[in-house]
Amino acid sequence: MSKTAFTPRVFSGIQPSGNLTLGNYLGAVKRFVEMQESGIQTIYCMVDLHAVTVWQDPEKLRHNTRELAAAYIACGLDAEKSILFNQSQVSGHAELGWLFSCVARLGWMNRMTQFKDKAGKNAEKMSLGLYAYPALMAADILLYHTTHVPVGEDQKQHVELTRDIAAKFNHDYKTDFFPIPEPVIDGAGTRVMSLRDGSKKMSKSDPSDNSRINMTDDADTIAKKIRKAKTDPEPLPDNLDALKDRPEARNLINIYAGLSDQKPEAVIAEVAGQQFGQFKPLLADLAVAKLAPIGDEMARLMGDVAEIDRILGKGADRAAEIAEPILAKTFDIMGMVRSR
Ligand code: AQP
Repeated sequence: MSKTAFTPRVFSGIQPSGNLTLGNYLGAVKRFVEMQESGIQTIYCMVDLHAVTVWQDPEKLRHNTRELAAAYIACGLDAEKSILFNQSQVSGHAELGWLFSCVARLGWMNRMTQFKDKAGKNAEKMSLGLYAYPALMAADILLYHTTHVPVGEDQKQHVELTRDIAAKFNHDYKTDFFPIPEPVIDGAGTRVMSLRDGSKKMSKSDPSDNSRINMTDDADTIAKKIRKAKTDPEPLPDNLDALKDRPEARNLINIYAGLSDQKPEAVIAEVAGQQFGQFKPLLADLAVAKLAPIGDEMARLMGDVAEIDRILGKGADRAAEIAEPILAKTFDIMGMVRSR
């Protein structure tokens, strides 16, 4: 453990890889907004350098980066209260990412389940960047001396690797320079599952559009996707334990809980005994009420791309101001000569 007391600071990011989902909203953005209001400094990034670890069409990447910024703002992030920017505008991410790829061990990287999930049987054909992704993510976090990282359950292993990298750097260079950041994973929406398969997480890149709710879906599409969501013929029970082997049903309860800011226990008590024919319309109404206004606001914000770019530029300047001295000190600690 680092002995230095670090000022609490929050950092997190999302890839602008299109189709921002309900999973990204409940697992990440909604919680980014809650932390923004907690009084701690909050820094939120569109991690475009991560997105290009798999092929991105340049025009679409530009569009998706701006659309993700619009989503952040439409969900309640405020560019005055939080620092909002896209990663590639602050070069320190790439620089510290390289340094950390020299700290991380191959054995650690080989244990990363996200690479295995994403690469599948095609690992040989994947980019080196996809494999090295967790070292860059560690840099994203530690470049700001971040202490708290709100993420969904799927990113827990990467935050743990970040902790290992910080600890190894501190140990090897006999310093306390980097904090050991904490993952913040709480609430009902930290692992939203696919609407078509309760054993798979909801994901932007799932080939089936019906597997997810996109933040840009209109009210009819949201309601239709919930109506078609995979379920089972049993009515809803009165306790969560009884949903142990019913992952699709459990997922819909969790989504309801996340959207209504309740605990899943409270939701199940409320809907016990209902058939899905009753419960799904309730969930659809709730989802439309919460998500459709966000989609509308995103569309409005996308009408003024120059304003979004201005916000990202200003955010990048503020982020660089924090990052630059931390990166410079890292170079010093490692013995790099800096003579200009
Ligand atoms: N299904 C999910 N439930 C809860 N949280 C989720 N997150 C992602 N999916 C879920 C959280 O969203 C944040 C941003 O994720 P990301 O874009 O960096 O990458 P990812 O985790 O790989 O998300 P996707 O949607 O699956 O994207 P693609 O398909 O592009 O890889 C993270 O905090 C993540 O935990």
